[in-house]
Amino acid sequence: MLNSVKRGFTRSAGIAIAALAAGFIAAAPAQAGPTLDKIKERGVIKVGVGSQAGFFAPDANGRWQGFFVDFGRALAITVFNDPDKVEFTNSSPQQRLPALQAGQFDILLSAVTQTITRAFKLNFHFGPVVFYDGQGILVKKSLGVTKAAELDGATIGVQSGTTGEQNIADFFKKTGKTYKSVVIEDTATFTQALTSGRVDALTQDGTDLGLRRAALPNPDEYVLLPERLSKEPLAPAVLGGDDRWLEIVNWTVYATIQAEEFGITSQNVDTFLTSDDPAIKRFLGVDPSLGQAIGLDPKFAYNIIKKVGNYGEIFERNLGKSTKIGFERGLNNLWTQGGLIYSPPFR
Ligand SMILES: N[C@@H](CCC(=O)N[C@@H](CS)C(=O)NCC(=O)O)C(=O)O
Repeated sequence: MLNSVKRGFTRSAGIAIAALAAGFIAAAPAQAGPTLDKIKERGVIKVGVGSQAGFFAPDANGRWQGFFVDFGRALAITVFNDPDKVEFTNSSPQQRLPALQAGQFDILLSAVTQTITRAFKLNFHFGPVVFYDGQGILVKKSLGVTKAAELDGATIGVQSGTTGEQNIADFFKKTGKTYKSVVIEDTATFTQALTSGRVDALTQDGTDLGLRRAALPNPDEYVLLPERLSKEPLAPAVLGGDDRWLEIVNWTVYATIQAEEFGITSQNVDTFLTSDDPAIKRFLGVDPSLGQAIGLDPKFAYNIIKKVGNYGEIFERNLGKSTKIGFERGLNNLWTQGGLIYSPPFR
């Protein structure tokens, strides 16, 4: 009798301890990690950005808008369920990498190219590529050049601290032609160098040049040459050593992509709440088991989609055909549509 009572007690205590432990393991990760702790204490995520309208720029009311900005807002939703608990600070390409290293930012959402040197030498970890870009060259139409290979002896403006600085050197080594580089740090003077005639051409990420061209009063007088000199996979960058923070970044971006794969938008997300599809139930938190298991708000993906939208909406709103920027999706289309945008499973 005593024995069976004792056994019973031991078993239920064992179950309770196991349940507690499981609960602890499930709940702990969202709190763990120095970056997230710091962010929660501060009450805001610090994000380093550039200043190109379409990617990142304050609007007339001083509120930051843009493709990369929207991923910052999505991140603030994952962490705080509030798209405004995020502080965007413009930092030049030259300064933003050391600033991330020094802990002045929690993340760069500033069109940073993922490279092996930045991973190993700077100790950066990269989230999912949010934009597949390539380096371009912008010239004045009056120069009469129609392809990059025709440039010989040209003076070319490069933005300091960028991958473009190195790529252009590689390009001219390959073509065997000569060029003179003018290294410019300040973003505003970068465009002016071309419009004032100080340089014959500018080289930078193709989209950056496209955005600069679109912002000029006379865009038709400038040509973005057709070649792309490099691969520029643009990804969120965080400092290495905090896996938990990196995973929060990863799955925040993936949530926007997975929503597009499911056909879930900010407009129709509520109609999916009654879906019988178990994957959609898990994704939107109708079935809270996934969120509980990973220690995030089970509705984090729902909240992101409702307030910011899916990847395609973010792209279209800021850069797409309905904007004056008018970018094609191209490589930035879903993998099911011939692009490279792909989410791992939410399970
Ligand atoms: N992807 C390149 C270039 C990044 C870059 O310079 N991006 C542009 C924006 S698209 C920029 O930050 N320009 C300066 C600014 O916007 O303040 C790199 O990682 O080195």
